[in-house]
Amino acid sequence: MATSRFHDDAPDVDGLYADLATADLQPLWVQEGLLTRTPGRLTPHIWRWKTLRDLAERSGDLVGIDGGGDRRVLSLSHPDLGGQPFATHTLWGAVQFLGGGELAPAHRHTPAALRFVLEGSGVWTLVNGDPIHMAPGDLVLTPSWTWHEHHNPGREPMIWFDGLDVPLVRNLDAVFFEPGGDELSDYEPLPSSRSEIRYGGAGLLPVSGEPAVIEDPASGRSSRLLAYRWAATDAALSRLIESTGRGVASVRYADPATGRDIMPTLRAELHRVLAGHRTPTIRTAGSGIWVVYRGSGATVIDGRRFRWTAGDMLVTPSWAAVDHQAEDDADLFLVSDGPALEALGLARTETVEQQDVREDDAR
Ligand code: 1HN
Repeated sequence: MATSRFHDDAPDVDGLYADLATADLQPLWVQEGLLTRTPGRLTPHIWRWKTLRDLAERSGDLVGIDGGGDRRVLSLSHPDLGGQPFATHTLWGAVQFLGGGELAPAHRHTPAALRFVLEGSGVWTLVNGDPIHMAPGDLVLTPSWTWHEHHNPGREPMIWFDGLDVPLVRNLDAVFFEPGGDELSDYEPLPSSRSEIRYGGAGLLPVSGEPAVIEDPASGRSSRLLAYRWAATDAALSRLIESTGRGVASVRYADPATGRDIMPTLRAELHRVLAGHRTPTIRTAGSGIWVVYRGSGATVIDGRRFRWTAGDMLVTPSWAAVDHQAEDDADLFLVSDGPALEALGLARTETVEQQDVREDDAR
């Protein structure tokens, strides 16, 4: 006997739907777009350095850092995300402006943060009391639940990129926050942070009995090396390019003890593309924020070309086909949610055919 799969023209069906709604129940059979063939909830988006920098500077002139969160931070708010201050469904991206003589006081929270420095000099970040000097091109970590505060004792303002897992942690409803006390921290500007003294030895680790620099619930999950200096990143990329003779190279910032990603939720990479070269086209499950540190060129995302110069920031959505072309030698910093997807068994990646450019982003 033939069975019909759907028959909701029964006389009582309207009553059923009304009663389901009253009972806070929803049938799966009316859901659309729940199980998509592939991810696709976000479009690519770009923010221009000129705009970011101008508005960060104006905020520096007009707004103190003692507002909500005690930081002068402008978040990348993706227009697809309904006015939320988030760059993607999992990632927070922002520019932070700290003027000369300013101090962003101590606090800690479960979302993990990283800073990639874009402009300025002379800022010290204290991570669980360890003073870390910040300079352009440096990557500095504040793992989950570590105390952190930023000091700018000099005259020059500093602007850096903040990458956090705030949207992910919020969706897991696992946000905890604790403000620090009112007393100002004293610190000695040492030539190297304690973290770098212990763990920055390029493959050499303390033998035993060295107390951890980071004592927090995430200890052992996040890298104990808290600063990755631009000179080391630059040298690693140059060596790779020299030895392979290729025009592209990329490195992943790793925990020196385990080789794992810097945080349980965040991956950071630096991609170098020399003038005239184009990267392979790759799709990855999970989203990313790219920060152009140096150079100029374009990124093609699902057939749309976005041209960029230094300081521009762009979002690549989950499973979008992505490749980069450089006009001038270019360095691109990437933060992604890769480790979170890996931990959950959701990671996928594939290399695809080089894409045609269907559309040029007009701006
Ligand atoms: C935060 O604590 C900082 O400490 C920057 O510099 C950005 C965005 C959301 C929540 C906390 C910082 C942040 C943040």
